[in-house]
Amino acid sequence: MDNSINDMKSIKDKFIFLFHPHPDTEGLRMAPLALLSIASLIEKEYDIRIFHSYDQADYLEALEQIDKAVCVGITALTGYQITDGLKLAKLVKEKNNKIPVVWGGIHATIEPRQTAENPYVDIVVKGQGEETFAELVRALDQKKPLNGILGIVYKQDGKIIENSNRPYKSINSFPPYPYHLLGETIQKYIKKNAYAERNLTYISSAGCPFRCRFCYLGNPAFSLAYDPYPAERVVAELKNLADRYGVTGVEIRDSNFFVNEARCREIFIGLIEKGVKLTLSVLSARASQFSKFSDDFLKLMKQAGAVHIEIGAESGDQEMLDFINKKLQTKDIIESERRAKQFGIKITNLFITGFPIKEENKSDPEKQLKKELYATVDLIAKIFKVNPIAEVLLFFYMPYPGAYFYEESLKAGFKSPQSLEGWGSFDLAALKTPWVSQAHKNKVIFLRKLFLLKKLLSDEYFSKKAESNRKIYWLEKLRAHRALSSIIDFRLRAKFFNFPFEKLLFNIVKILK
Ligand code: B12
Ligand code: SF4
Repeated sequence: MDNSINDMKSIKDKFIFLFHPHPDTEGLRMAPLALLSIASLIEKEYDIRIFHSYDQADYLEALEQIDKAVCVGITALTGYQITDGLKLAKLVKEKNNKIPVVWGGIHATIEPRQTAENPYVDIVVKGQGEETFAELVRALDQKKPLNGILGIVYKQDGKIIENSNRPYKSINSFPPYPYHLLGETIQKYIKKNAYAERNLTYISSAGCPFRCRFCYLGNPAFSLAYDPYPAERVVAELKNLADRYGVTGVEIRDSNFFVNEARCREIFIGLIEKGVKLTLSVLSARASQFSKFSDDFLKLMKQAGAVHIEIGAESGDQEMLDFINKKLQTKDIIESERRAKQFGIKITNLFITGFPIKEENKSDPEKQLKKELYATVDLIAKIFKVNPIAEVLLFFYMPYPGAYFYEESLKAGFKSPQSLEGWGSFDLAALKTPWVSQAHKNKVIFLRKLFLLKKLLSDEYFSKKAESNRKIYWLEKLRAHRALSSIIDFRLRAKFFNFPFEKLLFNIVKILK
């Protein structure tokens, strides 16, 4: 069924209303892969309508016909998406209290009962949604009982009933993401990024074989065995995106793209042989693996269109990397930067500070925080030596439910929300871990600015800007950027974070932006 969602008049007698809440700002609109996946097994049986929260006029119009809906399905990650999803659920219930609201996604999988307790949610889908949702929709449509459907939690006569989990089924047994269900709105999901004009999101695998303690995929209770699409399937699906939608880039958002090097090699060769011209970005890599890729492999990767990878570097402190079970050596992070630069591939290095305090440091948390942060600062300084325009991002650790460290964080005094609504209004970016001091937080906020400045003041970046900006032209002639850059080097070396020069430095950032 090739639906145009603007064509509401033609809504069938029965339809499925799927809703993708705001993850954040308009800039982060991404193809609603979870909703496309759960629609993939029933798209021939039902009229599927997928709405993004940004397209308010469209979903409000469909709400006028909500009486015809078999059910409403909502997806959400932990955080603001929940609040936005609940707003829609409330609107549905106000229009017609009998339309079942089905809630799924990672948060619902980790906290199924708490999610089902919400008054606007009728049924929660735990884990994979394809088969569960298909069975559920048919049962709701035919008014059949829900007790035999694996993988759901639902309300019945005021009680919450939890059915057994559905065993995992390989993603290879499901059809490709049915992007065509987005109709003309697919154009809104095709976005410009730094590498290509027309990018779409794609995922080529599920799960991750690693066991990092801060990631829910690292928890054996939730993690999946690594389950990739074979290379031929990936090549064929990417070719289809290029041919059918004129896409010129894909952001491949696998949890861990490079796990199987042979598969990646086949994907790259396949794209080259089939003449598929796409930039490949956001490829998630582990530095321990990336740093060891051969010249031949990196050349092939580049030739196939790979321009950008993301590395969870996490920390410059080897002890901390071991504590979080990252299975990574700090030297691999530097080596990855060097190799990527050599082959013209950009890396986004993601660091985290403020992990839970180790047992032996509990009496002096500041000691651990300082040690890990300063080691990270030293490592980042080395990354800048290798590549003056390197991209480094430093985040605070936030305990997400499902991860091993989440339980540790609760024991250490982290107060988690106790309801679905609470998780929605919980500010994930605000620092809520009680072991991180305000002084540490201030240092990190200042450091983020310094890292940005360091990149902007590099010869590479500054000279380019000077060509088109007269103010910068003169600063460049005076070599002012180098002087300022040395001040930052000094700060990073000496860990001197009292900042008399702060104002001047930040004003320069403004000029450069
Ligand atoms: C794309 C993505 C994003 C996108 C937005 C995604 C979105 N839904 O809007 C952006 C970049 C905005 C994003 C942001 C963040 N993300 Co993110 N993201 C992903 C990513 C890479 C892919 C998600 C995806 O589409 N998967 C593919 C689909 C098919 O799988 P799925 O979502 O699991 O869906 C299946 C089931 O869950 C179920 N299902 C899902 N929804 C529904 C709905 C219904 C009705 C039903 C029946 C079933 C169902 O069926 C689906 C098919 O089996 C994952 C990692 C990954 N590769 O999975 C991380 C991931 C989901 N993100 C994560 C995190 C931590 C974040 C951030 C908090 C990061 C940060 N510090 O800012 C923010 C949070 C933003 C927010 N809460 O609003 C974590 C988990 C978070 C959590 N507990 O929810 C993940 C798992 C990464 C990781 N390993 O840590 N993310
Ligand atoms: S952080 Fe990355 S490597 Fe570690 S378990 Fe999660 S997805 Fe896998």
